Amino acid sequence: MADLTTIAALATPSGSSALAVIRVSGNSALSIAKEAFGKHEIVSRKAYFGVYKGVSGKVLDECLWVLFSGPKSYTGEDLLEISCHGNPFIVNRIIEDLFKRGCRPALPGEFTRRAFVNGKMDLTQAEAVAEIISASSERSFEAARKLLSGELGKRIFEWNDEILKLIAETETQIDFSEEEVPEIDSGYFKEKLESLIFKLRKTRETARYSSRVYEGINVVIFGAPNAGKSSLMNALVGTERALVSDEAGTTRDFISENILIGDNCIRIIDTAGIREYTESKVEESGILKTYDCMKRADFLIFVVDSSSPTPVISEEILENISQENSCILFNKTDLNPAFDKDNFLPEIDRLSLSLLESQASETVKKYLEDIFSKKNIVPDSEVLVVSARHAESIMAAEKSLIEASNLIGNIPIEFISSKLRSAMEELSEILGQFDNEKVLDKVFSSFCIGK
Ligand SMILES: Nc1nc2c(ncn2[C@@H]2O[C@H](COP(=O)(O)OP(=O)(O)OP(=O)(O)O)[C@@H](O)[C@H]2O)c(=O)[nH]1
Ligand SMILES: [Mg+2]
Repeated sequence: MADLTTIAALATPSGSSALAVIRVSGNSALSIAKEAFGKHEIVSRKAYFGVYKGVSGKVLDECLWVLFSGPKSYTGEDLLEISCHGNPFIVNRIIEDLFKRGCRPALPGEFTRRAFVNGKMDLTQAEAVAEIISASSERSFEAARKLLSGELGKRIFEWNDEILKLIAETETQIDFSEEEVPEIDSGYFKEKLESLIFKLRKTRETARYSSRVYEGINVVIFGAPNAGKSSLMNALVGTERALVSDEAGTTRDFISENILIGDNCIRIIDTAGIREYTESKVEESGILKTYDCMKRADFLIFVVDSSSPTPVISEEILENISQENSCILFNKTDLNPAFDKDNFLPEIDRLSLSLLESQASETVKKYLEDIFSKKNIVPDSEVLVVSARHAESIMAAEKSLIEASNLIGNIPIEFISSKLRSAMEELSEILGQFDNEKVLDKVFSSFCIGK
């Protein structure tokens, strides 16, 4: 059952700031606005300036406030937004006063959850609100904006519409006798299903980009000791983040830092240098960690000292690098070359430079920006990227459609409509068109309070 209690929370970060916004949503929002601001004729969506008086009659602050009457509000309920001075002491006094007036503290994401429950947005759009708030790059913001605009919802409605048409065709076979309705052409039916399955799969597969878009691309720097890995990390980050020295084996544990390259957030990881034999147990476990990082990388940069003898390429390196996910950075071109670069892993993309040059970091950033789009590490910004939750439901729908397709020719076509119905239900789950509190709790628990 819907919770009708009026909720209140600070919508802006806690701590001192010029202004803070407190939100109040629910049936009592209007009466609270009237009583606290002493205003009896309130026009919806109009900004008012006034003093907030507590239940005791004491002035708590001078505020700017707006009442959005439901259903034309973010939550679909009466929603009061109070902008007060951003002093935590003032904010707490107002919030305490709102509790005295019958409000309760809002749970994380509860304003958006109410918006969803009141039909203001589908579940994919509600999820996008959380992504918009946490977006750390142009790319993640764009992806979240696409979801917020309801693009996935639109796609699901179109798919369900196509499935519904197929169901209608199969059911005419049930409702009418053989003489009245011509038999469905099973070849045509199968073709329709295959094209639908293809569309679902194309959308579902974008989930593999989800963490790269929203959390950042994992770029792992690896190579032999002393090759210049930490020098590269520092150049990209723009500070002396990692210790650099001419002593081989300086970096013992991996270090990570987030940076922006073009529109993307990158999690750059510097690792312990790989060598075949070491006496040191600490260095050995550092190398094992390097291999572990390499396995989880979205992209690998193999730093090679071009002035030293050809580095050893271990089996683990060969297992992890590929044309699609790696590049070689031949470093120390200011020194004499010690081997023929052309014969060193010729199939892997490469660039040569000296990390001592002042332009080095810009050159590497530009190179990575180009190579990420060339190698599809992140998709084009036009592509709608779905989450793991969406992908799971799309996959279940695909499975039902494949089962339906496999049944064609084996049983009368009218018997496959239950599979088609399952596919529709699975797709509808993505939009939250079902009553499953557990899924909703999971989705909204990742929100901040006040949203
Ligand atoms: N001449 C020259 N020296 C460089 C260049 N890049 C890095 N170095 C030097 O190479 C040495 C090793 O650099 P690091 O960045 O610490 O190398 P690393 O790969 O992190 O080494 P480990 O952490 O020990 O595995 C340092 O003395 C750097 O100053 C370069 O382009 N040219
Ligand atoms: Mg290092």
